Amino acid sequence: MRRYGKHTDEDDIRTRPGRRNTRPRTNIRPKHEDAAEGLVLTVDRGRLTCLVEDRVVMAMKARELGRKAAVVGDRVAIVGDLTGKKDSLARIVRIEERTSVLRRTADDDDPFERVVVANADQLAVVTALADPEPRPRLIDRCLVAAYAGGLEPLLVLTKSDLAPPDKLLELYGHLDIPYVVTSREELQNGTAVARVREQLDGKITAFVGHSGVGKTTLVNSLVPEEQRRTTGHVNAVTGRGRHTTTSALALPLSGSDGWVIDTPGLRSFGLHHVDPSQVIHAFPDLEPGTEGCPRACSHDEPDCALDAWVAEGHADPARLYSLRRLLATRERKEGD
Ligand SMILES: Nc1nc2c(ncn2[C@@H]2O[C@H](COP(=O)(O)OP(=O)(O)OP(=O)(O)O)[C@@H](O)[C@H]2O)c(=O)[nH]1
Ligand SMILES: [Mg+2]
Ligand SMILES: [Zn+2]
Repeated sequence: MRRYGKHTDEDDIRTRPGRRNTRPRTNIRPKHEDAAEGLVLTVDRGRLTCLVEDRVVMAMKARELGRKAAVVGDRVAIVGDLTGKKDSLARIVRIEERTSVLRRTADDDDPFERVVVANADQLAVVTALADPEPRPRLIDRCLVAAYAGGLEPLLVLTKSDLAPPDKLLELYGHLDIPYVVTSREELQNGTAVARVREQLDGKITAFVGHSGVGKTTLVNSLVPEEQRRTTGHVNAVTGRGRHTTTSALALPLSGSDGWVIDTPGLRSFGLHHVDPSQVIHAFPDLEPGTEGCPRACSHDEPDCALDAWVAEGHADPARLYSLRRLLATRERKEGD
């Protein structure tokens, strides 16, 4: 599995320079030196499904973790019954350092941060071209969270059988962000699957977006049935008989060391945790225009150079409008 073995005992026993090996090794090694490495696949009411070597192991967190919570994508140190047999329960004793963290808050004024996934390389922002109507606001917010959390963005525009992608591509197509367009037919005949796979191989990709945009449909066509069986997909049937995903789930991509992570639909994507000065990074088409800005410009003030720059035709005014709206809601601390 990728990236395993990165946090070896060597990392943990490093002491002050020049003092190495001056103390008996056993005193400075972590308590659970025999712990196995696990990958959190899904979390359900305190029960964590982890992959340990090639076994699916149920675990709960050990008391010593305190308030730290492991999330999908976390690499963990795990001890106890690792057989993966029915009713066995192992313990997670350590959460390894994360390489990326996708965070969100319920609203911009909600200080309570939720970690959606850990260690993902890529954030696939899934938007339906119709049913539900695309909402660029959520795309922009997801892009902000991706840059803030250390994930590369990917745009996935679904349901092109229902509406053309032209309008969205006008806004996002020329950015330096890869995108793929999919339709029901292309998912069924495999052409869309191949196109999406090109963007996923070798990476850990988290799929996010509004409820009903087709995240699970896409993930299911990427991951064949027998791979999915092991973890048991957590879907709830809603009032209207629709299946909606209720918890995040990591699935391996066959023939690649990549993973896909399906997540529950988002209603909003609060950015309380993101410093407003970072928001501009999610607008790479506008960023060059900030060169003429006063120092520490908020890009939402009268002296901001972006107005003149956009008026000169360097970027789409709709994008500047989006940036300003996002900055304004961050300031007024409104939800989306
Ligand atoms: N027409 C059309 N419908 C699609 C397409 N992809 C998915 N759907 C339908 O859209 C509905 C919602 O799909 P899901 O995959 O459950 O959506 P989701 O994003 O996982 O939704 P949540 O789990 O609630 O977040 C289902 O009825 C799918 O059959 C597509 O390309 N075209
Ligand atoms: Mg779903
Ligand atoms: Zn500015």
